[in-house]
Amino acid sequence: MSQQITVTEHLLLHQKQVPMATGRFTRLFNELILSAKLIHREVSKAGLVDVLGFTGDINVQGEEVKKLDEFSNRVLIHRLSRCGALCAMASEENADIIEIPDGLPTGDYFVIFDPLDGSSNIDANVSIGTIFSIYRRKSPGDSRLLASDYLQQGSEQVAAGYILYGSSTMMVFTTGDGVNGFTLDPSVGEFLLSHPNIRIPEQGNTYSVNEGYYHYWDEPTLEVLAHFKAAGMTRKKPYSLRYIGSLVSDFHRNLIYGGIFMYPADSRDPSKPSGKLRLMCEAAPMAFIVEQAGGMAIDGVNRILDIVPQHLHQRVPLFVGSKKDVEQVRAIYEKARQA
Ligand code: AHM
Ligand code: MG
Repeated sequence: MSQQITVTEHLLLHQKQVPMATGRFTRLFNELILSAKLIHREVSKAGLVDVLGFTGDINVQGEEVKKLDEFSNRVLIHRLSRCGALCAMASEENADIIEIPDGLPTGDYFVIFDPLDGSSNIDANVSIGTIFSIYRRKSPGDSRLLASDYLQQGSEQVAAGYILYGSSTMMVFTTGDGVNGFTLDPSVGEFLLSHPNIRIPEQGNTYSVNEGYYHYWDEPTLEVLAHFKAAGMTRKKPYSLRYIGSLVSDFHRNLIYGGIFMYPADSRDPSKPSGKLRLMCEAAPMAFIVEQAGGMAIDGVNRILDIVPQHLHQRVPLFVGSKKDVEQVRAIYEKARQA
């Protein structure tokens, strides 16, 4: 009967086990849930109304902003500002910290999100997602917010998750005691527990990487790729290559079926020597989820959750997925480092 449990009920049950809980975390989460429903509504009618296409603006990452990105960003900022649980927030689309407007109640949590990840896929009706990551500030709530309050290593996350707008809309998250997945039932407008206690297979049959960047990779990265091509042959079961180009979708498929997602560093753009993905709003939340599901996430050699960010929009190479597959990658980079 797990389908009968709503995400809110699940949170309330969980909260009872946390004596310190004040209900603020639940309020924060409820605003995330409402935002997810609002974004789902717009995404699902995107082909019908004039929300597709570019706004013409360039975001802080130097990329063109899609209208749905902008809508999602506005919804999240508006809703989360009002939850009374946040000291501040940050978005992939905003250069700086987003402060809570004067007059609204505040709290100790800090949330960073990617409002609509994989947005280059929107016009083709390919699945996209929202990613979020929640921390608790370190300094006292009545003092000025410090950089160290939000530039925390991923292992300090209180919760992390994503919403996948796919053939159905799903919310998958962890609060540090396993990973649960909830599917939106549009007929009742509730996220219902559909994937309790998700565990990623120890080894997968899939690798996901943009192989088009092959010529921009260093030797160890080429060796990693060769490993997944050859390993399939030695175990007489080839790996499949699956790359949607939408992190939430690629990650979610590998979480369910097993496999590894890779976005290595490359030499395409000297201003982005660490690859494309952002540590705080993409890599760290996925790393928290995958570890809670029994998998691993590294930047090649280091655990993603141990990296202390130097700034909000720091980029990092990412190898995330089934434990044995990620361990193979680490062994190759370690060997190259020691050579
Ligand atoms: P975005 O945050 O601008 O949407 O970029 C992140 C996305 C990820 O979803 C995906 O894994 C990656 O970019 C794909 O990049 P590429 O097209 O270089 O393979
Ligand atoms: Mg993104």
